[in-house]
Amino acid sequence: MDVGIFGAERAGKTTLFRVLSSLKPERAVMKHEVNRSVVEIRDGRLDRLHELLKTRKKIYATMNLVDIPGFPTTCPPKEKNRIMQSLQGSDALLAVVRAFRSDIVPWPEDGKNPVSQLENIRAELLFRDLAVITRRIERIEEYVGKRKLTAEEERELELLKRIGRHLDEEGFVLGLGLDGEEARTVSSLSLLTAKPIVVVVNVDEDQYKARNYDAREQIVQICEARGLGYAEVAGEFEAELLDLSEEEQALFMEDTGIAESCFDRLHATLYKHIGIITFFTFNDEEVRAWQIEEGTTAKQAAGKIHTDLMNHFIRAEIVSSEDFLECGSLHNARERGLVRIVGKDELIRDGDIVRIRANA
Ligand SMILES: Nc1nc2c(ncn2[C@@H]2O[C@H](COP(=O)(O)OP(=O)(O)O)[C@@H](O)[C@H]2O)c(=O)[nH]1
Ligand SMILES: [Mg+2]
Repeated sequence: MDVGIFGAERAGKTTLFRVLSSLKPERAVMKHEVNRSVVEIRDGRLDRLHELLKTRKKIYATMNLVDIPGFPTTCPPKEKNRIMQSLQGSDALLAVVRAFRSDIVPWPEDGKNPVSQLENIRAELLFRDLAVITRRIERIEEYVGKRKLTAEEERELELLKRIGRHLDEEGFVLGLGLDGEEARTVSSLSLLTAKPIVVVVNVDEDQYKARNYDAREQIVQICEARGLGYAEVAGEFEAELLDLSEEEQALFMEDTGIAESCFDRLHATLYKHIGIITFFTFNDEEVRAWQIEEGTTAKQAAGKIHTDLMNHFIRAEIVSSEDFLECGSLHNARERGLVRIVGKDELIRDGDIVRIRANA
């Protein structure tokens, strides 16, 4: 899963990147360039499975994080384009908004409060997608009058115009509910508003403890109305925790009332917002977590593991990790009738342990 972090300058994007990647302050990150890292998604269920099965390897699912620099309003369009391009491969975006107060860190020049920052972010995304759509429409329309458009081009043109009108009315492409074929037609354009977006409000320790900041209600409301995910993090505070031992971290977190680390909270929000669930596999060698979309069938899940398993799929054995952990072994789970033998169309549920039988 590829996740892009963006937002205004000094909103705390790189701080969040650091926290999510567990990078200690001494690890240099680039302030004005794109930062990338591969992050393991910790999962308590996988840990417990590993303790039980004692395989040599334990493989978490991963997230590829991209942190882009913010740009001032004076940023030349070409440079802005270059920076924004790093977001194109993302499956989802984290839009960072600053709420934390500080006498030292200047506010983003274009937004002194979270609401105006969020509005700027929205405008930025809409503007960029509209530019992409307009360019593509112009390219196709260049043919008009020179030759007859193919049926495919006609369809694409009509779709592009529909998307353009929607963006004009400040609608995100995600809200258009494009069908599979339409989505494929425009997938090469990598429209940013077609991606799931989670707004991450960066708060200070006091705001975190108070569970409040100026304009919180409004931000939550905007997110709900516009189909954006919502999360709060205490970026700087959690970045400082990285320097402490685990016991000290636990103490500090208890004091602030942060029950879960920023990472665990954000990844749960992200999964829920994008519609991603986890299934597990194991063999003698390893236990492993996999990310799939909700609504994935047993056969598609097999394809995630290996195309051969999908092509020669016979059936799957499924047991929930909860049942499995309680029974302590596959044998016991079978005895108690908790292992289901299913065909290719069975839907995988979050937390399922899946064993594929294929005609090798
Ligand atoms: N006081 C305070 N400072 C913060 C917080 N989060 C980030 N900062 C500081 O704000 C500055 C900008 O943060 P950075 O993550 O580089 O922002 P970016 O430009 O969005 O990547 C840095 O000096 C951070 O240490 C916070 O929650 N509280
Ligand atoms: Mg930065």
